[in-house]
Amino acid sequence: MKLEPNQIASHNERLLSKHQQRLDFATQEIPNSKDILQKISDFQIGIPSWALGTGGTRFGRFSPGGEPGNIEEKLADIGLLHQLNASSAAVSLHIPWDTTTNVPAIKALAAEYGLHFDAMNSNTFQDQRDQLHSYKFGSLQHVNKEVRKQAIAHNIEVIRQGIELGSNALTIWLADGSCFPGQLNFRKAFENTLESLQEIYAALPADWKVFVEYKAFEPNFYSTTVGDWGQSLLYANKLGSKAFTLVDLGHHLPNANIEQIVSLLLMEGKLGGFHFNDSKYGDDDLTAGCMKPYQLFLIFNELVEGMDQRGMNHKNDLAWMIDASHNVKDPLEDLLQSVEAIMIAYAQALSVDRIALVQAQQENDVVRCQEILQQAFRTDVRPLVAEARLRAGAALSPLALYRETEIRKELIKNRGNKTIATGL
Ligand code: LRH
Ligand code: MN
Ligand code: MN
Repeated sequence: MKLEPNQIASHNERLLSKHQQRLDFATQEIPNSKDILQKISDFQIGIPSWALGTGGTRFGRFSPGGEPGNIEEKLADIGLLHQLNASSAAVSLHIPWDTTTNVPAIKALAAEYGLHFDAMNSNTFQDQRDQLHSYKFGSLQHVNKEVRKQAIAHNIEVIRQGIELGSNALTIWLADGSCFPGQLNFRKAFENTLESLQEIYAALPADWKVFVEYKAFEPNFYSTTVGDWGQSLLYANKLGSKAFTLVDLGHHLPNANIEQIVSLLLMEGKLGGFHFNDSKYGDDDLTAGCMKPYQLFLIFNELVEGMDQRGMNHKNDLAWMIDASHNVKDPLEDLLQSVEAIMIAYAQALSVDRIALVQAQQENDVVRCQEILQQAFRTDVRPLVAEARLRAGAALSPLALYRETEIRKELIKNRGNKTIATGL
C-alpha cells in the first residue's frame, strides 16, 4: 500500500496555516533553528523488521490484523512509514526471521521505497528448524566447540546475506549466560565468546562494522556473558577497530546513567549504534520517549556534544535504530510515535546553548547548567520537526494522516485479520 502524493498534499494544506504560526514562533525562540532544520532533515532512523507486528508477551498475543507476512510486505510497511515521516529510510533485518531468497528483487523493492539496509541481526538465541545443536546452554559461549562452530557459521551467513543486500554492519546480541550460580565458569564463557567473536570478526568485509549489544538479564537470570557496557567494550577493544558497542536503552539495570555511558563510549571511539525504546522496568521495548523523555533528551545531549567534539557525522557515523515491539498498539502507529520522539529529543539537544553550558560548568554554576538544559528540553521544537517533514514532501502530522486514510483497515482487507508477523 502506498499513499498518493495528493493525499499528503491535501492533508498538509489543511494544517498549513496553523503550522506556519507555530513555526514562526519556534524560529523566533530558537536561534539556530536553520541549522537544526538541516540536521533533522538529514537524520534517518532504522526500523526493525520485527516491530511491524505485535510482539506479544509470553502470556499472550493479540493480532491487530494486517501484519506483514513476509519481507516484501515488511518493506511495504516501512516504505509507508517513510512516506509519512521522511525519517525512516533504513531497515534492520533479523535472520532467520527474515528470509532473503531473491536478493536482487528485495534490493530493488527497497530502493523503490527509498530504503536501504541498516545493521543485520543474527539470532542464536532460538533453535532453528533443522539445526543440529541446541542453544539451550548458550551459543558463542557454549562448552561444546561444535555448538560454537554452528553459531559462528550462522553469523557468517548473516554477513554474507548482508553483503548482498548492501548492508555494512552486523549486530550480535547473545542470550548467552546462566540461570543458576555454579552453572557456568564466567571466565571460560567469556573466553569462548571472545574466540567465537574473533572468528566472526575475521569474516567481516573491510568496510563493515560489528556491534556487540549488551543486556543485563533475560533470558538468563543469574549471569549474562555480554551483560553490560564494560563487558561489551572489553570484547570490542579486543576484537579491533571494526568492533563497537551497541546501546539498547532497555538493557540496563534500573536507574543506570545511560547518558554517561554514551559519553564515555564516544570518548573511546567505541560507540557503534543504538536500539531506541523506553521502559519502566526492564527490557520493556515500549515506544521511545513514552516514559522518560528527559532521559532521552539527556542522551542526545551527550551524543551531540560528543559527536561534535570528535568531528563525527550525525547522520552516518552511528547506526540509529529502533528496537520496540509490544502488545496493545497498532505497530505502525507506535513506530511513528517512536520516530517522532527521537527527532524531538535530537532537535532539543541541537538547541542547547553549548557555549553557555561550557562556561557555566567551568564556573561550577550548577543552577545555570540545569537551566540551560531545561530551557532546551522545555522549548517546543515540534514545529521544526514538522517543517523538516513538509520540506521533504512528507506529512505535517504523520499519525493523523495514517488514521485519516484508514491504512490499517486497508492492510487488514489485503492481508487478513488473524495475521502473524515473524519475530518476537
Ligand atoms: C534483545 C534484543 C536484541 C534482539 C531483539 C529482538 O532483547 O534487544 O536486539 O535482536 O531484542
Ligand atoms: Mn536490542
Ligand atoms: Mn531487547
